Amino acid sequence: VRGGDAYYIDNRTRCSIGFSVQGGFVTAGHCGRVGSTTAGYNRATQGTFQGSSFPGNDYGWVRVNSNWTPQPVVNGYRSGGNVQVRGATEAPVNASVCRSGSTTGWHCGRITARNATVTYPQGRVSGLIRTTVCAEPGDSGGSLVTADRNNAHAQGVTSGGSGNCRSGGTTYFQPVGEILSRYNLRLL
Ligand code: TYR
Repeated sequence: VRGGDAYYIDNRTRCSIGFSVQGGFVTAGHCGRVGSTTAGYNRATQGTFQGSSFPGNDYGWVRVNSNWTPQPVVNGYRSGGNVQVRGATEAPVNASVCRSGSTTGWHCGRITARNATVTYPQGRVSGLIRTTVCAEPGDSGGSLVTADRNNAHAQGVTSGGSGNCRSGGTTYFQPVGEILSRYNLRLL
C-alpha cells in the first residue's frame, strides 16, 4: 500500500490511495461508502471502507487484508522513486506542494488557501486546502505532500476541482489531520 497508487472500488471505479495508516489507508470519502470493497492496482482483493464522510467532508479509510502492507511512502511516478512521508506538519498558504495520483502521476504547485468551501453536485464540502496543482478523474483520494522530496509531510487527500493537467487547474484537498483524528488512525 503506497500513496498515489490506484485502487478500485466495487470492481468498477478507480481512485488513488492517500496515505498508509496502521491497518490500511486514508483516501477521499466520495470514492466509497462504508462497506464498499476495494481491489488493488493489480485488481487483487484488498480491503473494505471502514469509514466515509461525503459531502460535508471528503474523507474515508480502508482496512486492508493481510496480503497488503501499508508503507510510509508515496509513489513519485516520473519524478523518481518512492517519496518517504516524514510526518504531517501542516504547511502554510504559499507553500510548494506536490500531488501523487493514479491518472496523472506527480504534479506540483502551491497552496492558495485553507478552509476553502467547494460545491459539488452532491453538496458542499468545507475546510479544504485550495491549490494550483492539477488533477483529473481517478487522481481522487491521492496524496498531497510538501514539495521537498527529502522531507515530505502529508497534507491532504485529493477531493476535486477544475481544469486538467494539460492546461492546469485548481484542486482542493481534504486535510489529512482531520481524517486521522476522526477515525483515531496513525500515519505510518
Ligand atoms: N474528483 C475527481 C475524482 O473523483 C478528481 C478530480 C480532481 C477531477 C480535480 C477533476 C479535477 O479538476 O477522481
